[in-house]
Amino acid sequence: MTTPALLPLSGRRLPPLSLGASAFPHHRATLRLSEKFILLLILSAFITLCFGAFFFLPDSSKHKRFDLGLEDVLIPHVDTSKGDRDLGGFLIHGQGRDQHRHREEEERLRNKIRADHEKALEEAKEKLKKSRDEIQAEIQTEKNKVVQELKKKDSKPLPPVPLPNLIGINSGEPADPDIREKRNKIKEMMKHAWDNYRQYGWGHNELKPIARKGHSTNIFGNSQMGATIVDALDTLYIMGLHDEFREGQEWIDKNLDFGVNSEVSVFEVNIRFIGGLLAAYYLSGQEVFKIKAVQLAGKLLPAFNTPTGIPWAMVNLKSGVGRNWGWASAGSSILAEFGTLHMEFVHLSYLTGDPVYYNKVMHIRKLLQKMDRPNGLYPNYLNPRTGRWGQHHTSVGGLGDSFYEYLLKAWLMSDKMDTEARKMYDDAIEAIEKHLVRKSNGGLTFIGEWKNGHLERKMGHLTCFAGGMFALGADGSRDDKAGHYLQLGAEIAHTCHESYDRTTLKLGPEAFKFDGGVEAVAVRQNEKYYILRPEVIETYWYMWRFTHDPKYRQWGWEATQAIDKYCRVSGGFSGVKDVYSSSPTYDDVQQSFFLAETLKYLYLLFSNDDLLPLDNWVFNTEAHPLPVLHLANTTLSGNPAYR
Ligand code: DMJ
Repeated sequence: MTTPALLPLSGRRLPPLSLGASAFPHHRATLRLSEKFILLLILSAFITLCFGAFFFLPDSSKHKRFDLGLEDVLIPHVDTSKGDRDLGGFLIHGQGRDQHRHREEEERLRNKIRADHEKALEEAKEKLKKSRDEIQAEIQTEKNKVVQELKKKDSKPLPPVPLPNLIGINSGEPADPDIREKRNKIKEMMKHAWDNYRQYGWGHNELKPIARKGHSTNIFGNSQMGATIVDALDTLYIMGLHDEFREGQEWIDKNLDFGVNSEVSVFEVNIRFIGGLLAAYYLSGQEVFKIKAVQLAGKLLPAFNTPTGIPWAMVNLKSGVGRNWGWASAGSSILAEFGTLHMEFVHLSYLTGDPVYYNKVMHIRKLLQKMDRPNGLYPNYLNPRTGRWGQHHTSVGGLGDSFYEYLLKAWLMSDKMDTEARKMYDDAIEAIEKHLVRKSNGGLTFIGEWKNGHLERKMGHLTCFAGGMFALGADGSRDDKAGHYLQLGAEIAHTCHESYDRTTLKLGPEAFKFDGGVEAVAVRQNEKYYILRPEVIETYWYMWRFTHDPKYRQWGWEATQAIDKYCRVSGGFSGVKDVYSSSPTYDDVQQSFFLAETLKYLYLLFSNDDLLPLDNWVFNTEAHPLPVLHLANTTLSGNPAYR
C-alpha cells in the first residue's frame, strides 16, 4: 500500500518531502544539537501524521467505486463538471463529509424524481378533464398523421404509359324519346340503389335494404372494403352521376385499405375490385384508382405461392397465407376462379411495366395447355399441389363459366393478336357444343353440365351469359362459323328469356331443368330464387349490339319492370326467394353486382352503340370495361400476342 498523497482543497499538489540524507547534503556538518532536536520533533510529528492517515483516510479504490456509482446515478440529472469539484472536496474532508454529500445527492435525486412524477400527474389530470370525444379526437388526429405518412410512402406515382384509345366514354344518348325515357328510368333505379347504400350501408361491402344496414359475405373477408362503391363506380360514371362518382372516389382515397387481416376470395377481389378500379381509372383518368388497383394486386400475389403456381382460392391480405374452399373437390382450386384473372393482370403489367402479373397468368395458361382433358373438356377442379384434375365436373355455369369467357376476351383485348387464347377458346367451345349443348323436346337449346361421364339436363342462370359470349366470339371463329355462333347465342338468349317468362314474377330462377316433361323451369325449392343477377340481361345486350333485333330491348324492358316491381323496396333493391310465388319473400341483400352489372347492361341496352363500342372496349366478367391494348411495341416477353 502506498502513502496517499495530500491534496489541498484547490487540488494543487505540494512538493514531496524527502527524508533521506541526500535531502540536505550541504547542512550536515553544521547541524547543532537544538536544530537536531527540532528536526527530530518534526520527524516524529510527521510519522504520527502518516500513521493517522493510514488508519483514518478512506481506501482510494473505494473512492473510485463510489465515484463511478454516483456518476451512474447522476448522469441524467447532474452537471458532472460540477461533480468533479465536489468530489475533490469530499475526498479531503473524509468519511463524514462523504456520507453527508451522499445524502445530499440522494436527496437531490429524490426531489427530482418527485418533481417529475408530480408533473406527469398534473398532465394526466389535465387529460382527464377533457371529454371522451376530445380524447378520441386527439387519438384520431395522431392516427391520421400515421396513416397519411404511410399513404405518402405507398402512393408513389407509377411510371407513365401511353393510354390506349379511350373512345365512347361520354356518348350513347338515344334520339328516340321512348328509349331515352327507359334509359332514364334505369338511371333512376341506379340512384335509388346507390342513395340507399350511401345512407345505410356506406363503407360496408353490400346493403341489407330491408334491415337498412350493411351486409357482407365471406368472399370479401371480415372487413369493410366498400365492395359496392368500387363495383358501382364505372356505372355511375357512364350514367353521368358524377357527384356520386366523386363521393365514391373520396371514400376510396381515404378509406380503402388493403393491409387488413382479412381472408378474401382472390377471384372476387380481382373481378370486382381490381376490375372496378381499373375501369374507373380508364374512364376518369384519376390516378388514385390505378394506385389502389396495383396495391391490391400486390396483396393477391402470395396466393400464387403453390407448388404448381395455380393460385389458392383465398388469401389473407395481411399474412399472405392462402387456402382453398373447404367444399371444393379434393382440396382443388376452381377453374372459373384461377382462370378469370387474365384481363386484369395483363392490364396491371401494362400500367406498371412490371411483368410479374402477366407472368402469373401466362404460367396458368401454359400449365393448362399441357394437361390432358377428358373429352376435350376442362374439369372445374384442379389441385394446386399435385397439378391434377379433381372431380370430372364440367360446366359453363358456376365453377367454369368465366374461364371460357376470359379465353375469348384475352384475344379481343389484345386487338386479336393473342391467337393462342383464341385457339384455346375455339377448342373448348367445340367440346362444349359436342358434349353439353342439347335441344329440349320443346325445341329449347340449353347447356347442361357434365358430371363423371353423365349429362345433367339442368342449366343455371349463370350459364345464360354464354349466349352473349357465343355472339361476341362469332366474328373470327374457326372455319368461318360466325353465323352458327350468332345463331347459338340467339337460341341461348331465347331459352333464358323463357326461363323468365315461365315464372310468376317474370324473373329467372337460379337453375332450371329440361327433364321429365319440365322445360326451363326450376324444380327444387332451393333453385327458385332470383338474386338480382345480370347474366340474362348481359346476353340481351350483346345480342342487341350484334343484331339490333328489337326483341332484345323488349325483353330487357320486361326484366327492368319486373325488378322494379318485385325487387324494389324503400331501402334499395332486394333479391327474392321464389320467382314462382305471387307473394315473394325478400332475401334482404342488395348485391354489389346489381349496380356493377345488371343496371349497367340495362343502361347500355337502351343507349346508342357509340357508348363503349365493342371494338375498343372489352368488359370483364363483372361488366367493368377495359380498353383494347395495342401492345405490339411493348416488352411483355413471352406473350405470343406481343412478340
Ligand atoms: C358476378 O360476380 C360475375 O358475373 C361472375 O362472373 C359470376 N356471377 C356474378 C353475378 O351473378
